[in-house]
Amino acid sequence: MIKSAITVSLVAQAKGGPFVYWQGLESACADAARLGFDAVEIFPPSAAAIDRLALRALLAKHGLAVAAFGTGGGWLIHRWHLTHPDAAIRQQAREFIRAIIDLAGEFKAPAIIGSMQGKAEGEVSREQALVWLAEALEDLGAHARQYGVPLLYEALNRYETNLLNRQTDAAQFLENLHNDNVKLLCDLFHMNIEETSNAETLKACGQSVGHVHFADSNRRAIGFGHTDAAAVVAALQEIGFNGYLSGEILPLPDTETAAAQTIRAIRQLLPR
Ligand code: LER
Ligand code: MN
Repeated sequence: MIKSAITVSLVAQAKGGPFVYWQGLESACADAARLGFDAVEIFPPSAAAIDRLALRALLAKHGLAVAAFGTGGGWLIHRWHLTHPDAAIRQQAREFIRAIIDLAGEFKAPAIIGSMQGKAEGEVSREQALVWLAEALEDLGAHARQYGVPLLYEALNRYETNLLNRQTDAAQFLENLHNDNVKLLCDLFHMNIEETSNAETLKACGQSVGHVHFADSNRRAIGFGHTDAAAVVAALQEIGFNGYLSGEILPLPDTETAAAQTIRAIRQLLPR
């Protein structure tokens, strides 16, 4: 079954970014549960910043799961990433992510590598960056396996990285890893910029698709832009996707409206 999730950012430095809830986990979980979401996707400043017992209690109280944990706080707060020219910083990036994989594992959730992949620039060639990215994904994907969850790799649009922008290129890259525990996070906002057809691309990626950022063409809630969401959902059903549609979107016109529109769209597209 395809499940629903909505994002909450706990990172002040992410202000202006595509997250719906910003006022902490308590109010986000209460509101997400009231609207009928299955899960929250959490963007934490670090693994250590999460009070695991408190989060466990909060999830139980509201009957929610964690869909995924983001790792981009390592980039936004520390400017660390996996393809940085400085080996010590690449290592810090890897350990920052590893700690979030351990946190996420406790909640049977995957961690996401999005902005922590970095980009090729200055003295670092794209070829070199892709070698470092592959090494990190193999290591961290193997680390995630002990928790029975995949690691999610997110191809970003050309304005955010020059490593892998298209989903089928990313799927091919993951296929060449010595590790089959890394899955694609397909963000429809990035896909709207890079792909010829969202639906055909998802079908081509098939079993590689592990998670979806459910955003319209303008990064607002599905239904507030011009993406053909029905075709996307039909493609996901055709490939047997049973992960999350997660609203990683701008809180526009406000948090409440963005969250309510996301669940309304999911209910319309996937009647129960
Ligand atoms: C993260 O999920 C993402 O989509 C990126 O655009 C954030 O920089
Ligand atoms: Mn995304």
